Amino acid sequence: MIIRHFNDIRMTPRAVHADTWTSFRLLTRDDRMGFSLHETWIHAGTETHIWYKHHLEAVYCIEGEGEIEPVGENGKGNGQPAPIRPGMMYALNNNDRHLLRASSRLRLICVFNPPLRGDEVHGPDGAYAAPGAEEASA
Ligand code: 9YT
Repeated sequence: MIIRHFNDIRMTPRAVHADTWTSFRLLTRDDRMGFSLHETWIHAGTETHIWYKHHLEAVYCIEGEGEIEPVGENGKGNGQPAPIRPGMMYALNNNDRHLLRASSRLRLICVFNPPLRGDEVHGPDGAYAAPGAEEASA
């Protein structure tokens, strides 16, 4: 059994910082659960373009307000944002490209399949590298 508390990881390399978010990676690939589990903080007043081409992600909001807007093939938002508030869940079951906006700090519980290695940040296209890509190029 694996038991961890947020306070055990918040000051360790499991806390990964990007411009618009910080992700606390409670479970990662090496924990061998078949998924990774994160608490992600999206900073207030930010917009993030995300496109997980190689991963499926489910997101459950436990704090804050924001919105998610799908992005079309032309790279632009489709103008139909869905509000994010505590209790709201979204699942990117089609590797959906999107814009994530936070009007106040969002606290999100995120699950990734396949699991993240643990140190990933978004590339310029909004994606994380394909699983095994780093090992293949080493
Ligand atoms: C909601 C979302 O995808 N935010 C970006 C960070 C990601 N959740 C992560 O790596 O924890």
